[in-house]
Amino acid sequence: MPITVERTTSKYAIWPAWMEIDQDQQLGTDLRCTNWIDMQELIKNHKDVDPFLLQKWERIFTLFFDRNASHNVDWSDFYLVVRRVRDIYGAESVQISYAKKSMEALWQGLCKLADSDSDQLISLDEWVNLLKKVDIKQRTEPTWFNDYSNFMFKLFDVSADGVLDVAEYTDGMSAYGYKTAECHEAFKLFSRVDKWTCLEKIPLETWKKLFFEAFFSIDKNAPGNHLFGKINF
Ligand SMILES: [Ca+2]
Ligand SMILES: [Ca+2]
Repeated sequence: MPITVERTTSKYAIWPAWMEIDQDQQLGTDLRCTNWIDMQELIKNHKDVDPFLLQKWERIFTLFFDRNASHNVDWSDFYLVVRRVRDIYGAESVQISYAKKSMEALWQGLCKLADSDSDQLISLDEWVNLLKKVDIKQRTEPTWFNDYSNFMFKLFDVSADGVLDVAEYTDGMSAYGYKTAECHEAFKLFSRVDKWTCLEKIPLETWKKLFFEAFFSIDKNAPGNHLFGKINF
């Protein structure tokens, strides 16, 4: 049965039009609705990867990392996040000095791992090739993932109490262009412990587990699938 991929249209379909007015336009998020990836083709080219993982990896690449919608991840994508961090938390904030300090190292680290043709751009194929090398059972993910996960947690944890609440998550994700309602919905999904209970605050250990799930869980019910916004596939 062919796999139908609902592209990023979901984020535009759920919210009423009045909620759409923000700086995302300026970041080119509107371009993200274009169907530039043929998911069938990607699946065909990477038969050794679970199609659900491929869909998640493509989605994280396109929505989360490729901030300027250039179809590659490059330094300006990282720089745009730094700029948004400044807009959200202020030019004098602890957050901006932390983001400035960390982002360049994270970018260089990603290049070292993934940029196999050394053009300072990470293409979707390079991204998939990096991720598919990971032995999920043996947990052989590169340190880079844990560094990025820790970076996000520390950036988001403004009150520095070692847990993230929905307001902190929402502010943090807005540095990546995500909308408030979208963040609230995602938080509800990934903070779920069982049918009746959600965590109000996410400790670092839980965050790390969710981050790993977001990238590598093949379980469609894993809460971490929604860490970078609700997925619909
Ligand atoms: Ca880009
Ligand atoms: Ca490259």
